[in-house]
Order: sequence, then structure tokens, then C-alpha cells
Amino acid sequence: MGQAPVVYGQSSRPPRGDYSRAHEDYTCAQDFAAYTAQDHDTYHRLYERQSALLPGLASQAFIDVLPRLGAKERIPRFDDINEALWKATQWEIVAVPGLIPERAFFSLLANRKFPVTDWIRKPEEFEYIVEPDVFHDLFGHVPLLFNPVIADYIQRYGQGGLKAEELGHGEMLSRLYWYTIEFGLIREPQGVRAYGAGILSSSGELQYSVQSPEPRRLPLDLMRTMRTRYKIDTYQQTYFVIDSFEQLFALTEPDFTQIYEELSTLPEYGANSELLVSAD
Ligand code: HBI
Ligand code: FE
Repeated sequence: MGQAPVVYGQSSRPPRGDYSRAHEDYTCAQDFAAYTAQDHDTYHRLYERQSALLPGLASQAFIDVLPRLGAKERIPRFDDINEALWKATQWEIVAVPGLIPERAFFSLLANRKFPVTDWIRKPEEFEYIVEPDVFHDLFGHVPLLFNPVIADYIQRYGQGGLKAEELGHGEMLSRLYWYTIEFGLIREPQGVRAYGAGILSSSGELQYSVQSPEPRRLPLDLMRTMRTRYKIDTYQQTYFVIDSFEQLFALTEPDFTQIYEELSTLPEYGANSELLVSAD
């Protein structure tokens, strides 16, 4: 595999991973031997700090499945996680060198394979990193793959993504992923809680998304959400709230072709929810 792909459209910097070690489908072997003691220590410190922040802010469904990750004092072996994950929901995590092109990403999800970046941030990036590293993917995304409803939703999302790519509407569908799997909020009996990986793996945004009066929190609505742009390097200014994971899965039922047709005739919303009347 040669040149690193340009993904996420918005970030201009080339991704960090070493793509020369990836196969055609962008997967590679987890380079476990490459981790230094400092890498394992970074993971352990991130895990301890983040898991202490969860009570009262993270979805109870997430807190219940987090221990399924196994090791927390070092970076876990993906094979160890896969032994439990396959038994639970017939998913497996596959190592990738970093962000991969939309099509390859959708294709893996459609086959119940979740791409997990296998490098970890440097200690000086402890507080924040733009690109997903192994901590964001393992701590943020993998636990909810043990939840059968979310597991099925993500596979449906991957299947829908391949179709959206063919229809030229990948960007619209990526907003659904962004405002649910990455930055979604859910209403639980004790109140609004975070279930999105981008929130759950961030120390600052976890508190902000659930408790700050600043951002808008709107009910998740397919049309509104897919018309709402997002920024990848700031806290979200708009969050979308669901009442249950079953509600998410039900969203994937309709045929999206007509939805994309209708959406392309409507103005979009900025990340801060202002209506963009000029179709730029
Ligand atoms: N690649 N490895 C990786 N992880 C992601 O979460 C990811 C990606 N490529 C594209 C992407 N996400 C988003 O554009 C999705 O909305 C498709
Ligand atoms: Fe992510």
C-alpha cells in the first residue's frame, strides 16, 4: 500500500500512520511489539483518567460494557478483545494505520469489522489529538460494539454508507455517523448522557456535552441531522439526543434514496445550527 489516503475532506494534513504496511483493504496487523513502555503508560493514564470521569456523564450502557476491553494497565492485544467480541456480537476489530478512505471504512463496517488505529498519541498530546488514535478507537468505539443493538446499527450504517457513496451522498450520511456514533447523546432515566465515542474519549467534551448550557441539544431527526454540518477540531455546538439505541436502529429502515433527493433541495445548517440559505 502506497501513499496515505486523504480522508475526512476537511483536514489538510496527511494522516500520521505508516500505510506501507497495510493490505489492499487498508487493514494491517496490530504492531504490538512497536509499543514502548511510554505508549503503554500513556494508554493506562488515559484509561484511568477517562474512566474516573464517566459516572453521571456517560451512558449507563457504555459504563456496563467498558470492562469488556480487558487490559487497562497497557494497550490491549486486539486478538484478546476479539475473542470476547466475536462471542458477544460476531464483530471483530481490525488494525489500520490510521484514517482510511470512506469506501474502505464503510466496507469494513458492512462486514462487521471495526477499524482500530493501532498507534497511540505522544505524551505531549495527552489532552487532545485531532486524529483518532488507539485510545479513541478502543475506549470510545469498541465497548458499544458489545451492545447488540448498536452493533447492528453500525453494520447497517456501513451498508448504507456504500450505497450513499454510489449515489454521491457520502457527506450527508457521514453527518449521521458524526452526530450519533461519534458525538451522540442519549436520554436515560437519570438524565441526558453521552454515548458517542468522540465525547467518551475526550476529558473536556464529556462534561461540556452533557452539562454546559452553551451547545444546542436537539432531538435526533434524520432530515435535520443530515443537513447539519460539523467541525472536526472543536467541541460540537449542536448535539442530537436519542431516547434509545433501538430508535437509532429504526432510522436505518427506510430506503435513503428518496431522503437524499429531498435533502439536496433543502438549505443546510451550520455546525452552530444557523440556517445557511445560500447553497455554497
Ligand atoms: N477511518 N480509521 C478510520 N476511522 C474512522 O472513524 C473513519 C475513517 N475514515 C472515514 C471516516 N471515519 C468518516 O469520514 C466516516 O463518516 C465515514
Ligand atoms: Fe471515531
